[in-house]
Amino acid sequence: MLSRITKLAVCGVLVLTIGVITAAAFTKTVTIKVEGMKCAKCSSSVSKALKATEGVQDAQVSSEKGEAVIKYDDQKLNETKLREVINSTGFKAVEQPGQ
Ligand SMILES: [Cu+2]
Repeated sequence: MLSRITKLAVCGVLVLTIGVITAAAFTKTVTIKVEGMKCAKCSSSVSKALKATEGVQDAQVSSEKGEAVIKYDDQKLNETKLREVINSTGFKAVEQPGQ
């Protein structure tokens, strides 16, 4: 009885570990400078547009810092597409050379 529970626990941990590793392998975080955001309304509209994009897992947009920190699925999206989404909201994603 006890050994069955132990086996189940080991299995559970294993599945969880593999799940986390797989998710982490495809999850990328990128910081994109955004020009033109003046207040919380601006940042929230950028954030909404990003979060509505398939493959975006999280988007923290700050009008004060003028940047968006985006967590996304590398298999579904890329940085160019994210910049397009930001530009489509009327703000400007700034190209950062050397990144
Ligand atoms: Cu605003």
